[in-house]
Amino acid sequence: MDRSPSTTIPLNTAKATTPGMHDANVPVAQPTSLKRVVSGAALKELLASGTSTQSKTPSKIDNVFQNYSHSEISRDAATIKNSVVMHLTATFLRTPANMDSGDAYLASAFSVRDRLLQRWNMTNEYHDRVNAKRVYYMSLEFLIGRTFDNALLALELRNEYSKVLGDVGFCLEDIIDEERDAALGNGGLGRLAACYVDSMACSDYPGWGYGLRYKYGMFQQQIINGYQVEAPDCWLDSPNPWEFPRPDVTYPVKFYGHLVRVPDSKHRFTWESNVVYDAMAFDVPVPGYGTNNVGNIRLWSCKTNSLFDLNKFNAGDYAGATGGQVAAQILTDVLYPNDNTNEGKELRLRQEYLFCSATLQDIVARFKKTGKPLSELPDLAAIQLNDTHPTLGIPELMRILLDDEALTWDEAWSIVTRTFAFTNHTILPEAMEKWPVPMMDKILPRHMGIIYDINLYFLQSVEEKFPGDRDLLRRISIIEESNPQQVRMAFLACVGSHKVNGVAAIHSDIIKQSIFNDFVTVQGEDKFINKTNGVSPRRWMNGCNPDMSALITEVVGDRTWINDLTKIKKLEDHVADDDFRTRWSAAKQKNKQRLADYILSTTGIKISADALFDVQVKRIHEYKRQLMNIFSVIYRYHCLKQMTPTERAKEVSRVVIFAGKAAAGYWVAKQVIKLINSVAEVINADAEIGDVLKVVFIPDYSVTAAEYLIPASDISQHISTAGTEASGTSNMKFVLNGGIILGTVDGANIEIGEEIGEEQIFFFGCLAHEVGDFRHYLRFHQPKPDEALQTAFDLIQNNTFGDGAIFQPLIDSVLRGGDVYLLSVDFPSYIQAHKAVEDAYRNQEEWVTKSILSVARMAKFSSDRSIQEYAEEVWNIEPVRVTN
Ligand code: NBG
Repeated sequence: MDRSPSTTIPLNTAKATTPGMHDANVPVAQPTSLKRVVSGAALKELLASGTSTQSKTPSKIDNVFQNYSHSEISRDAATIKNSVVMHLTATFLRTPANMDSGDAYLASAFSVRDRLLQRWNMTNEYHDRVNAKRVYYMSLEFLIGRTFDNALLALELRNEYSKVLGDVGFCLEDIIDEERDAALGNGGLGRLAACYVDSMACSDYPGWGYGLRYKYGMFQQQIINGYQVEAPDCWLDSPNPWEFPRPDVTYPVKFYGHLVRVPDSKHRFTWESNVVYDAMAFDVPVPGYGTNNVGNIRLWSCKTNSLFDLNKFNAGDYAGATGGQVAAQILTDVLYPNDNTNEGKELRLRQEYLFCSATLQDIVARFKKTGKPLSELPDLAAIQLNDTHPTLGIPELMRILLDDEALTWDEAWSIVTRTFAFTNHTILPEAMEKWPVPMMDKILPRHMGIIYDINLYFLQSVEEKFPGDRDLLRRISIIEESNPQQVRMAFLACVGSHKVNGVAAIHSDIIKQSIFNDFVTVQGEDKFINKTNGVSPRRWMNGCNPDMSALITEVVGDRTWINDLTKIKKLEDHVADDDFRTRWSAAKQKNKQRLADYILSTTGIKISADALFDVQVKRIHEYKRQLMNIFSVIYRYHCLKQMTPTERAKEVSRVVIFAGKAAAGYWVAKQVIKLINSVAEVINADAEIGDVLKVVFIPDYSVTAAEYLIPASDISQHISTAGTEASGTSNMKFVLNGGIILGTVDGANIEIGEEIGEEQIFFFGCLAHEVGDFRHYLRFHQPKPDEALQTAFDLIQNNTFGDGAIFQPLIDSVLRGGDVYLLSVDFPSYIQAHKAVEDAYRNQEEWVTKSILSVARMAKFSSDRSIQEYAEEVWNIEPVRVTN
């Protein structure tokens, strides 16, 4: 595919005002010991004392500096080759005789990042100069995946690097494969955050992500004897070209201690503690496609050097000497591997606070550089809370404004509520974050006090509107009156935000009727809105599906569709064009072959690319019902075994592909993985079945694996019990890549169906409003599996797939556990839907039509659309074209 640049993006030629990596922040002096308190006042003193590295700004900036900063590095092959060789030799100490593809990757990545850096500096400098309002997307997860290829595509330099690397004997694809995924997230929530910062960059919004730099990302999943085994993801073992350590951007974060009221003040306290950790920034560039705008994800890491206790070391207490370092480092060591569950661990609370405190200090510091009064903070900053994990940002901003800045409660609260907005991503009760009051009081005494006050004033306002409704007060209180009392983080987020949104239409309706029902009554309906999720067309089409992208570019006439997905509508004009259809199918077929090769290399299983590829890849969770899928595979196997060879030969060959991780402590989900692998082993070894049915579990699902899987599916399954999947985003990616959905009437499946037309999607199962009644019935009545489901149970219990006893708990979750996720209810219609899929697939002509029409109608699901809606309705920010 031709990826030569269609346009060259001119860089500006204006004078630089600040040299080097530009950042708008006021840096903080480095700590000298753990035992110290840095109050807001002390901080101010430190700043005033001129410890800032920016105070070393040279008085003269010569031409070389200006030229380097403001004219784009030449794109010709010789310059690229020079810079790669320079990094190979000077940055990595390699010679041509002493290098491998890993070195070639690092050198190429550093050479690409040099270019990115120019734009990045320019972006930050420009945004500061024009006092642009910025949006800050606070998320404890960013599931970024790889950056190198994405950066090459954004800079439109893929062909150039491919050629230069080819000249020195490397293949770009192999080099791309050397990069490790940045897996700082569990699943959809973290990937959404990554798509959103990408969209902000591409749509010229001044947007930053804020998160944590986990030393160990999402665990690596190995499959041993069919079971999931977790291994640490040491993704930072080799140099990471995509992060910039910023030791000059470091903030102290306090824990524990006690409070002293400032004399004569009602709401102002001094928080005294000698447990203070330092959060240091690492910046990750987010290149925008087709623009100079480069976004930033600022990730915090706990700094430990200063916590080394030399006195203890000298006294021979080596463990004691490093004890402080260990305690600090652990805060940013690991990503909690939860997905739609709440861990409720003390370490997690401290992790959340470290994140929120560093982020809010940073945002306030940046704002204060403008010299404007803090009452104007909401005019220059919008903060989005990605689920409840960053909710402590609300009391933290209150603390800064009350204690450090001496604002009154009303002034501070007005600023907070105009700045924050909150996105809810789930209604699963087990995922609702709550923190025991005693724990919060011990670790964050100041914040507990602030939360009590927020709650008091809020409940007073409720009482005023609905006098005497004690039950309402009990229901709506931020503090749950349980034993011990709990802080309900979703309620705190809601009270402190001016807008609350769900992530798909059905989900936004459900939250208004359930968890925020009382808030709608008290605070009015306008506060509660919907923002349907979206996905980045850069990564989820242009990056992962080059052949289909080339076809789209041809139809649209240029590449503008990459930043304006409404243009893919034009595909509809070609749905009857034979030549186009043939090339469309060929693109899909090539993607299927690529996946078949990937599966062979990762699992050793050989599959035919001519079979129907039926894919379910996502976190393993009971509500997502991988169990129902594998039960249906067992039933299919049974049916095939009953057939004569001639009958079997007439069946549609199918490869059923699973991938996904189960939370380490989620036993049932892990048993589901074991069942899938046990079934796969038996079926794949059955010579009688051959290619008619194959089952594959791809280990260690990741963003990169998804980039192989998604373009290759014929059918993908999104089969959550209605009302449980808030949105889903992989459903959007699959359809955008020409796959068809087999799904329930849930989450974004519904809106996808509305956009592409119901003929293009296979729906089945009960509806969200019926679920309550079914669950109620099943609490008191034994579920009645239909014949098909019963057959699957029988086969398992007859030890067809190894010792059936180990899977009995899974069967019992349906038969004896109240069948919470309604497998027995939906199974008959699920099997019927599978039949319908097969019939449709036999008619390849119609199938291709469905595929083309679906893609053509997917514009709504670009994350650019979501971000534009947030910008207009929630953040009140404008695009800023970075020019000079
Ligand atoms: C997940 C939902 C998905 C949704 C993503 C992104 C959490 C808590 N929620 O349905 O389960 O697509 O968020 O919004 O991870």
